[in-house]
Amino acid sequence: MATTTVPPKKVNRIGLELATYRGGKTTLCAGCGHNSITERIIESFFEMGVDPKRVVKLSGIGCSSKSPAYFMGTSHGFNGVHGRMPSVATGAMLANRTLLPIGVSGDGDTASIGIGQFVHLMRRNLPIIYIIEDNGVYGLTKGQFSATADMGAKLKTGVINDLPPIDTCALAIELGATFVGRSFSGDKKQLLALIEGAIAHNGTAMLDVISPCVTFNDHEGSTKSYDYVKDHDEPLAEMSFIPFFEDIDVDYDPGTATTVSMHDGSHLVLKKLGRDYDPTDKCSALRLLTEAHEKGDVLTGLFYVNTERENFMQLLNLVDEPLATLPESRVRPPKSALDEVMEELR
Ligand SMILES: Cc1ncc(C[n+]2csc(CCOP(=O)(O)OP(=O)(O)O)c2C)c(N)n1
Ligand code: SF4
Ligand SMILES: [Mg+2]
Repeated sequence: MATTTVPPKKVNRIGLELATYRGGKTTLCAGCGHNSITERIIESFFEMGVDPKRVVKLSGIGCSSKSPAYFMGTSHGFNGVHGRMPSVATGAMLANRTLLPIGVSGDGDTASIGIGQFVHLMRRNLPIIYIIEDNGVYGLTKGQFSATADMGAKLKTGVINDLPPIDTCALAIELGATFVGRSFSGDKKQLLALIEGAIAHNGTAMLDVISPCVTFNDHEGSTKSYDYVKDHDEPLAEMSFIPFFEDIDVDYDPGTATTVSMHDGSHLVLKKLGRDYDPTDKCSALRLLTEAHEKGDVLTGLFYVNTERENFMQLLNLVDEPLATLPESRVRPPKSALDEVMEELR
C-alpha cells in the first residue's frame, strides 16, 4: 500500500512555524487594508525569527488599533486610550528595555488626538516599530476625515476636505525619528522589506502605510482608495532586505543601488528607480516629500535612515537589565544616600 508523506512544516531559524505568529481571527471588514498589513507583520516577524515572547504589541483606539489582536497571540500586549500609545510604549520600554515593541496606530489615533504624544515619541528616538495604518478617515466612527486626508478629497456624502494634510513621515523625519518610510497595504514586497528593516533598526522606525478603508473611503474622489494609490504610487526604489543570518550576495552596479547596513548586521538594498536619492540625507528626504505633495504623487519607500543616532535608552544610560526585574537593593537608594540629601537641604 502506498504511503503518503506529509511534507514537514516550514520553521524559521528559531524553530517556530508561521502559525505561532498568528493571533485571533480578524473582526475587521473583508478587504480592509489593515488586514493585509497584519499579514505582512506576521510574515516579517516569522522570517526574521523574532521570539514572540520578546515582543510587546501596543495600540490606541480605532479599527487599526484592533489589529494587534490578530497577530502574535502569545506576545505581551496593551491596548491604550485613544492616541496615548506612545506614553504606554515609553513606559514599557523604560521598565524592560529587552522587549521589542511594535505599536499600531491609525491616522486619527496618531495625527489628531495623539499628535502631541506622537511628536515626543519621534524626538526621543525610542526603539520601537511604529506603524500608522493610514486610510484618511476615522474608520471606527464611520468615516469622518482625519488629519492625513488630502485637500480636495471627497467623502461618499460629497463633503470635500478643505484642510491641508499632515504628512506624518515629514513630521517624523523633522522631529528625529531614524527610520522613516511610507508604503501601501497592497504592495507586499515593499511593505515586507520595510517591516523587516524596521525590526532590524535600533531606534524609532516610523512607517506610514496607506491602507484603504473599503467601507468609508474607497470610492472615486478619495485619494486613499485602492485605485487612486495604484495609479499614483511612485516607489523611490526597489527594496530588498537581507537579514544578518543570510549571506549578502548582491550583484548590482553601485551607481544604481545603495546598501544600508543595519545595526544587527542586516542589509537593506535600495535599487534606484530613475531618481538619484540618498536615504541618509535628511534635507533631501524632506524636499522629496514636499515635491511629491505638490505633484500629487504618492511617494513610497524608505525616505530616511540614520543608524548612528543614540536611541532613548542609550541617551538615558540605562543599565542593560530590565529595571522591572532589578532587586530592590539596586533600585532603592540606601538610607545613607537619603540622609545625605536631607543633610544638604538643611
Ligand atoms: C478619547 C476618545 N475620543 C474619541 C473617541 C472616538 N473614536 C474612536 S476611534 C476614533 C478614530 C479612529 O480613527 P483612526 O485612528 O484613523 O483608526 P481607523 O478606525 O481609521 O483605523 C475616534 C475619534 C474615543 N474612543 N476616545
Ligand atoms: S470600517 Fe474601514 S477601517 Fe474599519 S474595518 Fe471596515 S474597512 Fe477597515
Ligand atoms: Mg483611519
